[in-house]
Amino acid sequence: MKIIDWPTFIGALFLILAVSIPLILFPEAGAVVVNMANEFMTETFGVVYLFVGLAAFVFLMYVAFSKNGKVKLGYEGEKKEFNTFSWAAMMFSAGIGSSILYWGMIEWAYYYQGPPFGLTPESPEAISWSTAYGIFHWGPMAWAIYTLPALPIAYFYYVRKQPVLKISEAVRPVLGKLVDTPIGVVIDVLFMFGLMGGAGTTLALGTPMIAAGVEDITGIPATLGMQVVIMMLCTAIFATSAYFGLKKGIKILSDINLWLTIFLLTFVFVMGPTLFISNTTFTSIGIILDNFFKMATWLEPFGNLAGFEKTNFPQKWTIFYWAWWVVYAPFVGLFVARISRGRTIQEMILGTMIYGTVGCMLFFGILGNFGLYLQLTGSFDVIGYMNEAGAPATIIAILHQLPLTKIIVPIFTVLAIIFLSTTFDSASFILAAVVQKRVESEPLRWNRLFWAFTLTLLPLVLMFIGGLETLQTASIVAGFPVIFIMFLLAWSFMKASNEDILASKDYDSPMIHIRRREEKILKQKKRKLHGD
Ligand code: NM2
Repeated sequence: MKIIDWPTFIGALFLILAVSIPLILFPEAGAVVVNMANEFMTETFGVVYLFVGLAAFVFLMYVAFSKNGKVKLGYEGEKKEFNTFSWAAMMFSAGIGSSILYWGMIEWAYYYQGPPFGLTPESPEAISWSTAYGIFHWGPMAWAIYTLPALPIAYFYYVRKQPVLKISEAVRPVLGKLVDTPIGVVIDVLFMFGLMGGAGTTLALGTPMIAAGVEDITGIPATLGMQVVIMMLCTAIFATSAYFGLKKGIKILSDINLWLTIFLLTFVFVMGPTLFISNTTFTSIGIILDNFFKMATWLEPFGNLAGFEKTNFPQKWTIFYWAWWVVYAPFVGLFVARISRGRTIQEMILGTMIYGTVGCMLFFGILGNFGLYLQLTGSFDVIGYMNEAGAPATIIAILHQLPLTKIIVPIFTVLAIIFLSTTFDSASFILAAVVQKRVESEPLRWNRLFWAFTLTLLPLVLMFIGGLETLQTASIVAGFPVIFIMFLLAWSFMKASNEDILASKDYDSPMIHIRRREEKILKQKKRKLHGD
């Protein structure tokens, strides 16, 4: 029990209970408050969220090509710990969960009906934007948000050789001794709250989709009760493996995941409209490149003022998305940093941004454009079905348009379950690690299980209240404080690496400089010891 960092543990638990319990007790009033919070945050601070996306992108591009980008994460001549394929696969599965199956399939349908820039719904322009926007929301800017926290963390791990498990430790170069005051605890608690909010959005979206798949396969209706059972089942799958310490279990799950994904995407690409998918995806790349900064900064400022009807597209989508990526970012940063030994900072930055974007583009291009094709050719009215039966059922109905449905629906459902379980696993691992003073090789078992079950609390409440905006609010509200942590993380990386680069001008690399400095300190200590 001594190993637990109680202030952080209790602080995070308190915060999540303080949000969940009133929502359980007063769901109707809760729904009103949640939607008000959503509106307030996105209207008032929308520009802040969009700024973070743009700033992260510009900052990482700068770092990648600056002298800081040349720093190697490890000793001179040290080999990369993982080859690039495994590295890319691992970082992708860490950062991406079941939501990509959900939004990859259906995001376009929302934009088709509610397009950006005041375009007419379902018009030809709306169609082009509807397939491009999803790729943008899962593109380089989003991945830049993910990579930012990895910079200081990886730098401390492999250059300064100070393993960082807490976000508060990663901002020590900026905050100094303040980290040892309650400010450090507040930073970790807010990071944990952010992650719980983000995971809440993920789990509350993923569970109804899995339930729709299970209904299709077994005929058991996807009621709310059924969804609760499914969420508990996903927790149980991973909890069992965590309990028995089956580290291999998760590794096997991730491998199965990779192969099932490759199978699913190839199947839809080949059996679906291959040419349409290729052409539309390629065209979308052009639309995004052409409008990258316009999309990144569009806030619909004139809206009602100029007598147009406000669409709230930026609030509903880009702002929500950046918030959602932000809440996951420190967590993904901890993971990406760990696997990047032997790479340069530049390789780490460009790798996440390029492979991450390409991976997401494959999901959106293939799954999304398959649905769009059905809609445009009139062979299946996706939009009509969605407005009647809701998005989760529509996702399964789209799969029914493929041959071999009896195989594809179960594969899709299993894939979603594994994606969801691995999100549970890694999120609870990190939550447990943050509330421990020391972590041997893994956080304590009970601690991990505790956070796994705590993680289900918020999504259960959100599902009960219902509505897409409610789910989005979890990430938007919880993400706001994390924005400031992101800023501190960027500053901290620049400060630490600039200091070392400056001090190492007599050496080949900051690494050597740091080693020499350590040797000097050690020698001084020894001398003192002898003197005493
Ligand atoms: N992001 C990538 O639910 C998930 O797939 C995890 C979602 C932030 C949009 C992350």
